[in-house]
Amino acid sequence: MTLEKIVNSVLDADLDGVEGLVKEGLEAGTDPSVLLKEGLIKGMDVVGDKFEAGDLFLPEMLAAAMTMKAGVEVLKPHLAGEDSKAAGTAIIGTVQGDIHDIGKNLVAMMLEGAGFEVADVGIDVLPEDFVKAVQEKKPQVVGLSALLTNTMPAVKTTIDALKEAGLRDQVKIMVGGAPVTQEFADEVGADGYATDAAGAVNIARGFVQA
Ligand code: B12
Repeated sequence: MTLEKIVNSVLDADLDGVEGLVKEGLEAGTDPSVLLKEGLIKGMDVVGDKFEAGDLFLPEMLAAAMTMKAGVEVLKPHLAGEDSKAAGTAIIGTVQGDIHDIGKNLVAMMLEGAGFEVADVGIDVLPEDFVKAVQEKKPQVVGLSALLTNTMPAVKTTIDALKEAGLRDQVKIMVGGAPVTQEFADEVGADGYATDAAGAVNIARGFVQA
């Protein structure tokens, strides 16, 4: 079964094999979002669990991440929708201290696919750099990604910096990343939270329609 092979290719960091397997899945008519969720993302989840259990170490986690990225590249044209007229403008970045970018990149890609003009401000982004980006790009939507419990406070610091700069009312803020919850989103005063990239697109659409 291709899905299982994709999971294993991420686990084994089979950089050469993953592209062929994803292509195989597409050719067999498997939904690209299934290949993403039940193949690549599932593989990363297993990697995360093994890392937590001490069965796998940082270099392996990094190699698995590179493998996942290669797989996502193959899926990219198939995941992005055909909606081409600008739905709105969004900026997205991973907060200060955090370098995880796979999830953020997926959210950016899906937003683009849904017709948003997206400025990706990158990883380990200082609150003041989010402020600058909002001043320059004047987006309707700001997406903040945090993957570590100890970088979650930077989500709040970033929202506070936007408040201090007098920009908070001009943007809708959505937050996400594995440790982030709806409760946390409410606590820090975000306007929305989603568990995955498709959910992020739904929220962003809601923001610009409102
Ligand atoms: C790959 C990975 C890495 C790679 C990152 C490579 C890269 N370019 O991103 C590397 C090896 C560099 C890494 C480093 C570290 N990592 Co790491 N990593 C992971 C891992 C295995 C997968 C993350 C991932 O890409 N998932 C796949 C994507 C698709 O999912 P996602 O990121 O959750 O994104 C989805 C949603 O959350 C949501 N989303 C994401 N962002 C946003 C934003 C918005 C606005 C919205 C609406 C939605 C949204 O949509 C996305 C798409 O569906 C996770 C375990 C896991 N399963 O999460 C650990 C994990 C996050 N890492 C962990 C740790 C501890 C670290 C390190 C501290 C390890 C160390 N000792 O150095 C460092 C920290 C470095 C730093 N300062 O940031 C822990 C965090 C524990 C915690 N609770 O804080 C985890 C949970 C592993 C574990 N189980 O212990 N890591």
